[in-house]
Amino acid sequence: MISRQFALSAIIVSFIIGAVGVFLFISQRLERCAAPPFVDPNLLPNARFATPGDVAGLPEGWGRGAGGVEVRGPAVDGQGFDLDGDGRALQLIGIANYALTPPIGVQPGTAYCFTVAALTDSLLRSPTRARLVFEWYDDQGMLRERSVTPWQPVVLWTPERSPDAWTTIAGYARAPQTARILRVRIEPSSDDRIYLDMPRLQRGGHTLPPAQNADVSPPLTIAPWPEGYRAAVAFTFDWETAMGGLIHSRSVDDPLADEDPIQRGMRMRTGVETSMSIFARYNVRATYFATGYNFLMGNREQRRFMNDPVFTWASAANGWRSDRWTNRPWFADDPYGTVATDPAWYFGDQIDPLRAAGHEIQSHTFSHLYGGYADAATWRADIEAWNSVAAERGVGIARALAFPWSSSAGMSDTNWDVLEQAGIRAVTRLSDYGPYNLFPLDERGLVRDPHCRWLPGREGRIITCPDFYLTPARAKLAVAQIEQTVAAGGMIDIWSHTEEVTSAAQQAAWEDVVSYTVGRGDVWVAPFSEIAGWQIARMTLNITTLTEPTTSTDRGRSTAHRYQVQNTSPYHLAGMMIDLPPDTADVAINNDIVPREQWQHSGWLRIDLAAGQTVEVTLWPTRSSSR
Ligand SMILES: [Ca+2]
Ligand SMILES: [Zn+2]
Repeated sequence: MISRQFALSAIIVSFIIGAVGVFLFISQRLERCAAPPFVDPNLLPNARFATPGDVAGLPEGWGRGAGGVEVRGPAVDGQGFDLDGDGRALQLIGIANYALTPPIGVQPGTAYCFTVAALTDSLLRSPTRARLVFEWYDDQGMLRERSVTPWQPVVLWTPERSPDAWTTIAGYARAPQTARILRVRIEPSSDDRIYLDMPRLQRGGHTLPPAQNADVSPPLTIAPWPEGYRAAVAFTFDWETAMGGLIHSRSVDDPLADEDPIQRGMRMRTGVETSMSIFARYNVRATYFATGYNFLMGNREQRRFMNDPVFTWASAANGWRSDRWTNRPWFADDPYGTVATDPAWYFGDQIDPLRAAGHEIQSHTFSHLYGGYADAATWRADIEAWNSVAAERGVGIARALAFPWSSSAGMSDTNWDVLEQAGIRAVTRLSDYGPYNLFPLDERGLVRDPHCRWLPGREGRIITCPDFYLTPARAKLAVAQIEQTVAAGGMIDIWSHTEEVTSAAQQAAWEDVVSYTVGRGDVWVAPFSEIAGWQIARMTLNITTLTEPTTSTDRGRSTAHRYQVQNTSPYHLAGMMIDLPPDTADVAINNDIVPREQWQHSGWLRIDLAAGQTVEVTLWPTRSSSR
């Protein structure tokens, strides 16, 4: 017989075990940012996108960077995807775009987590990635801090293969002391279309990827440009033979589409001579973005390139002048001549003079393809073909690329992988269309924020730089753009096609802008990839504060501040300038005292930091009261 007391204890113990089990179950759910049974701690308003907002397609309270963020699904327009059975999900398109949650009230010091299910039905059949940015606002509605998660994979759906599950994009962060309101941004790493469903925001979530503060400034301030320059300008050209956008002309994005491609090819050739003579007068080195046929001395042997492709996407429906190229090999019009017989088709004879004058040659793609329509295999073949014909003329592999027709819109994450793997480190001529436009314009038509910036999803690996299209009618505006770039301490790529430096008016416009820029004296004018490389090196500098005592040269003064500055990039940082605090009394580099006259007047310490090099910088502040 079991005693009553024992039975009671057993009940209590099993109750406790049960309670602990329920507690553990609930806390594990909360740590994973999932809802425990019976209660829903989701703090997000309109989390099912059920209430429409004022902007068509956008749910109430939600925000976006540009068009392309809208509710889709079986219950909305009969298209798209849905995960939880309510017939709705939020579509997100565009590498410059984002979806933004409604504002949520938060308590400082409390940890919050966000999860959202994601899937892509990428037209180019590429999986993609997304990340979360926790935006913390104070009680005045000012953005005070941003916490950013790592990039996370978004699973691919295709008509042939539906994935087992959507992927979850997740993260957690602790609310800073100033935070009263939180909004979470969901950002894509490509133009592959993403569907988002079942977003939730709640307390806890410690097992999720942590979001890190994105706005931490380094312990030393490095000037944005070398040698005290206030801004950087690259003069660049899209330079293509008749093969490029001339034979393959689009009716959109090309004001000269109806002109004879051979005449245009001849102007492209002439523009090299005319632009070079302008640059020679101002001692300027420029960048010429070339297509593959630019490197050929001819093609009598009838070489086939890139496996002689047909680009079915080059259709009238996609903006070409006809459907001619949808069934005709892309290089079919090659006259199989030489520089002498068909000078509009082959520019191989212009390569050596350009390089001898100090200019650089980078990629405008081999085939003048449309970046957002070409698939990864085509991109790979294109870059390999460009590098191989460039090598025949002694030109190194492409490090920078100008998109033909500014055709970055539609680039898949896999396309970008191919560019990165091929060694492309900087890109320009990016799409200027809303969801894809990384460099929006102001009301005057100037790039509002003229700074190079990382390609989203490739931070530290590929840099994107803003450009300004120079025509005679825009010459004054170009000067305004350069003024604004100097004011912002930024960079701008001033460009046209070489065919647009042939008329007297065009040459005068270029000469005016070059002369103005060089005449200022405070602008670093250099080839595009040099400026991009300098930026990459500066933006990936590893600066750490050293705490151990110095081994030598204590100078008998107050305690020194010691820093390690490491150039982690493959680029030389010649003329790097470190801002010195006003109370600096002495400076040492690798324990060698730097003569005061080298830094005292300007307040800047100049260092040449080679690729991969590390230096130790020691700063002694002025001795205050104590000995
Ligand atoms: Ca849904
Ligand atoms: Zn072009």
